[in-house]
Amino acid sequence: MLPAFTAGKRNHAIHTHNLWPGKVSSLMVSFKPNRWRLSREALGLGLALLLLALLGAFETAHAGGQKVFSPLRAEMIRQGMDPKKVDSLLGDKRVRFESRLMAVLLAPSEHSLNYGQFLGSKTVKAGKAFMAKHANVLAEAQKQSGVDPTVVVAILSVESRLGAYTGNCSVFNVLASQAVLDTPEAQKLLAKKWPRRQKAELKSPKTRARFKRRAVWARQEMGSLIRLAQKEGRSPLDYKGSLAGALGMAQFVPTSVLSWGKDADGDGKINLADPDDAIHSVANYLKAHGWRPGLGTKGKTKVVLTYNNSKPYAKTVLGLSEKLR
Ligand SMILES: [Ca+2]
Repeated sequence: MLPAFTAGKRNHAIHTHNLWPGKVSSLMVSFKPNRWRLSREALGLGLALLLLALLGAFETAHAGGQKVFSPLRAEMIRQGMDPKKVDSLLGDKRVRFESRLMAVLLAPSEHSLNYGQFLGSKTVKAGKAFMAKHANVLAEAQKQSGVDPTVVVAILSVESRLGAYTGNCSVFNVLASQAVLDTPEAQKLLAKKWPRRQKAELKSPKTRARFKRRAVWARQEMGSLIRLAQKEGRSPLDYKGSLAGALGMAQFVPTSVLSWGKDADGDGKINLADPDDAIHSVANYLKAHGWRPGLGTKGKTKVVLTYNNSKPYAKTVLGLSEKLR
């Protein structure tokens, strides 16, 4: 549903400290030979060793991850993860607080999503072509779940334009960033990228309460992401998805993948970038949330709202499904 955002310019502390050893050695060679040379070199060497020791201390501090993530570190250990594993994940140089992406995700936007675009002839045509191409899988999913294929395809269209926009964010980073939103450290970083005209909004009790809810949610999703990666034999740092941390054509968050995802093509993995797995997973989700053949509009709306709690969203999905008949 959200457009794919590419990661911004890296802003990692490690780049700054890489400069230091170079500076130390240029200091050491710039001394002209004189009678003080030996002692100066000794002083230079001592300084270099001191700096190296300090850098060593910095590396150790960094191994456990940046300060902003320390509440998350504690929570992951509380959830039963091995502290060594947590430190190696949070200390990975790819891991960072995504200030810019969080501002895009959370700052009030003047542009609301234009749902009308999903009811145009282009979307309907693409949906019908997809239905024809995947007719067998859709029929099998309907047999197992009782969910109308047009609704499954409508959801995949609105969520990701049938897989064209699945997101290019590090799911680990965007979930980790959301997981600490209720801390002053994260809010300070976020303030740097927050739209200037809405600075007051950032400090309002309503926003703070929203951040708190999101942080609680994201800490649970972090646990699910790590379990999912373990199950699939992948690194949790490898997953790409939306700004909010949703994956694949179906835009499932990790907990939904674990709970309702289906490996339909039998390759041992729930891959929501794969149409077979995505179709069966969406149908399975809708069935588990109350979809039954012959439901009226009110009943269908109620089920679709569990997928995305927005009335214009539900209306668009059901409207598109009618047009796909
Ligand atoms: Ca699969």
